Amino acid sequence: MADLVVVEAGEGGLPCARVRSARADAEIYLHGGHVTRWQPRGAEPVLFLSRRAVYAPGKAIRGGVPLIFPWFGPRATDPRAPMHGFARSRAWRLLTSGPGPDDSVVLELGLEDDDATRALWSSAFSLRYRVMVGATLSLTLEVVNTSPAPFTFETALHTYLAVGDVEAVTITGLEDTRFLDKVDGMARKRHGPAPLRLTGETDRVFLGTRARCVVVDPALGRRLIIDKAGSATTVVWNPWATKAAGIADLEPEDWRRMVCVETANAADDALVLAPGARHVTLATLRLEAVA
Ligand code: TA6
Repeated sequence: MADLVVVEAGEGGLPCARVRSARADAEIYLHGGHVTRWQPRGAEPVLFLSRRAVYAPGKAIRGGVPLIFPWFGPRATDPRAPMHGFARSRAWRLLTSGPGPDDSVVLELGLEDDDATRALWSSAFSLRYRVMVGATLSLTLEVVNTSPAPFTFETALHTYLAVGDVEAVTITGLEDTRFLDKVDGMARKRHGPAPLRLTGETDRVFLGTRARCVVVDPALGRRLIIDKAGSATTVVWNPWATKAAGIADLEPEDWRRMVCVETANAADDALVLAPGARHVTLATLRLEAVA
């Protein structure tokens, strides 16, 4: 599959799979199993990727789709544990790659527990991440409990979407839902019947939300459609100007050009997996031009 998938040294010398399908190009760092680029033919990149992103072992790349597992945010029981778990900063293995349906190219990556993960989280696990690069980007994360005991975990496909102007964006699919407001001390709130518009720092964990989200972006003249399965949580994040100024791997105006709409299972929606059981979280992204 040399012409469809080439693994070479990317930024920071980290191995990066460059994918060229008939319908789209993509880049996937094995570091973190991190999709950093998906660009359907004739379109601008769909994922935001910071020009100041750091590419180094043990660090998370700012932008694209960080893979969050096995906890979301800070670890409740250990404030020194890495934010958002360890999957996004570990070296994954590329297991297979080849042609998929509808002119796509499909890659499968894997990550298992080892001494370093067990030092942070004692459970044994096996992760499989299937990335389908085509006119649709399809991301499937399978978690298998290979421990002799059940474990509880959280997960997120922490998708950074590129937008023309975040202040002009509307997000549908979260009407009449409950959320935890992380910018208000995790207060429990309700979002009303209107589509979501961002007017300041936003960090919301929408609970029990399984519906399609549509990000309408008039500045780029497009709509991003996010469908999902196996995910009960949707997280919407934008740090806005002041918070972004304190994030070293973002440029000062980057907050205007991004919004995270994350396909997750977090907080009240954390999952318990019995020994030998599996859970699959699926997110698909596609673009539509706005007339
Ligand atoms: O998903 C939203 C969030 O949990 C925010 O609270 C914000 O901190 C963001 O993720 C980024 O986290 P990071 O560890 O990548 O800087």
